[in-house]
Amino acid sequence: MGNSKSGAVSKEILEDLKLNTKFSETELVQWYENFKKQCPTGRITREEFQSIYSKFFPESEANTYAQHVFRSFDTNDDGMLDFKEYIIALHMTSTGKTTRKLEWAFSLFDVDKNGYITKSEVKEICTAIFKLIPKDELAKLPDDENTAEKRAEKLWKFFDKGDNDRVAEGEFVKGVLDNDVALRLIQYEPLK
Ligand SMILES: [Ca+2]
Ligand SMILES: [Ca+2]
Repeated sequence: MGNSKSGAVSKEILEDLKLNTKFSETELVQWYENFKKQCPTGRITREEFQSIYSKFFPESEANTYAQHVFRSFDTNDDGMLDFKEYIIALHMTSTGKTTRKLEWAFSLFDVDKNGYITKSEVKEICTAIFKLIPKDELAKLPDDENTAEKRAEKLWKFFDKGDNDRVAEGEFVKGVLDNDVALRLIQYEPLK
């Protein structure tokens, strides 16, 4: 441990994260040390996040999707990810609990953060997802989901809504949970 006070994670944040995530205090302290090493300022900017994210998708255009992911993680809207947002993000996206993951997916699709998803927001995210998919994989997609529009149409049908309706978080989670096709359509998981 260093002797500088600013180097340690604050007790308040630690308590909060212990309550709200599955991580233990030891894990959190360790995460924090890694975070500070990678990110000495204690903040990740949108640009830094995009460049980290793009490394995972060397064969496709990940910037648009990365921007949406960043927006969903940046809960206080200040254009930066701090340690707390980073840990909550890690928790939501890595946890085995599907409901938690779907709550995060909802915030990803809720582009204007108004608490509802519209069909045009679904299209917007599907378009971003499509840019993640490498060309050779695109060619193998089924006929009814081989464009962003078709994918959005197919996904929207699962919510049983009209074109101008909107989907609340509970409806989104319910529509996707226990539905393998919908679950697959809301995300892109690289093959391998
Ligand atoms: Ca923030
Ligand atoms: Ca919305």
